[in-house]
Amino acid sequence: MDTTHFEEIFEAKLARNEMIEPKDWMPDNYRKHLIRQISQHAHSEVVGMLPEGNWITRAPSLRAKKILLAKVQDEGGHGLYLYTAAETLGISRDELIDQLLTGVAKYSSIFNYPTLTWADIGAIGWLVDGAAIMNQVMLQRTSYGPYARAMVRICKEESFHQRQGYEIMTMMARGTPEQRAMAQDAVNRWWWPTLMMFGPPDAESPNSANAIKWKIKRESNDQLRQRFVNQTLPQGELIGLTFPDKGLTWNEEKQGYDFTAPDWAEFKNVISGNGPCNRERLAMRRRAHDEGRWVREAAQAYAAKNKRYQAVA
Ligand code: BYC
Repeated sequence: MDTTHFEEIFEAKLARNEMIEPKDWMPDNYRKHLIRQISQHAHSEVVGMLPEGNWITRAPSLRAKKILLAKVQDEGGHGLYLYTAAETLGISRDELIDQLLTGVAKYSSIFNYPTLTWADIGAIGWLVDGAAIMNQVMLQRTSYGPYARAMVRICKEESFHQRQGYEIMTMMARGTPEQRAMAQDAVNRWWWPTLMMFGPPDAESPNSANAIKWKIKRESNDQLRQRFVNQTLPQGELIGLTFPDKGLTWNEEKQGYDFTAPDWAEFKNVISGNGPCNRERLAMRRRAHDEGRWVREAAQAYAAKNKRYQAVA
């Protein structure tokens, strides 16, 4: 079939910054690109619940426990909005989950690192959620309507998460020498993996050209990484925590900090399934999926029964 006419309409919509909606015609590669990115994002949310969920029972106060519980629940909700957005592209939830559980689909590299102390919960909120927001603010203007709308709500919730983490780090940095050392150790361990979250350098990012052309990504991996460093350094200074990079210096000309690149060999290793916790995370997700089977079946049976009643009434 000659699709030239449809392609012109699609390109014209992008040029006018109008959203592409599920029933609109779209190139196959645009659809595939979105399914890959949105599902990777959804998987990251649900796998991201694991390292933090690990600390719910050990939170140091009832207040901290309630906040962490709410945060982890939010992340489950983010996964739900994102899986639903991906489904509008014509792929089923079962297929998406299957891709995660069989190791075919990626999820964010960051969740393959362990959470060793309570300060790690602070570092995740401050640095990891901080990096996530930096990336996700631009996604509120991504070209695919359901993804953009999901991101609006996600960003609102993520900003609470970032503040929750910064509050923990502030309290620990102002606490006893042991608490302060714990906070500093967490920053030292999370700094480099956080920089990797933005993806490989632009010159080595195979998906970026199409993502920018189709307005899926509005800014590049390197631009966002730079903005994150610029924003985070003063926040660390304010609470007296330092970053494990001797190359961090203010560059007057670019009005930003110079910084050392993370270890990209480590990044490749982690996204190939060989990070410190990859196997543990996937095993946990598979177990949760199996143990939740009866809940899914009960919910489906309940929905089917309700439908029958509605049909009779
Ligand atoms: N981890 O061409 P590139 C969160 C893969 S936050 C794993 O630059 P793209 C949360 C990439 O998939 C995290 N894989 O790709 C926070 C590609 O492989 P494939 C989730 C990565 O898509 C707190 C290859 O490397 N956020 O959820 O243009 C608590 C080449 O990369 C990573 C999102 O997913 C990585 N860090 O750019 C709870 C945001 N980086 O697929 C939860 C949406 C790259 O070709 N996603 N890869 O086999 C994006 O903005 C983009 O997909 C990325 C990568 C910036 C991540």
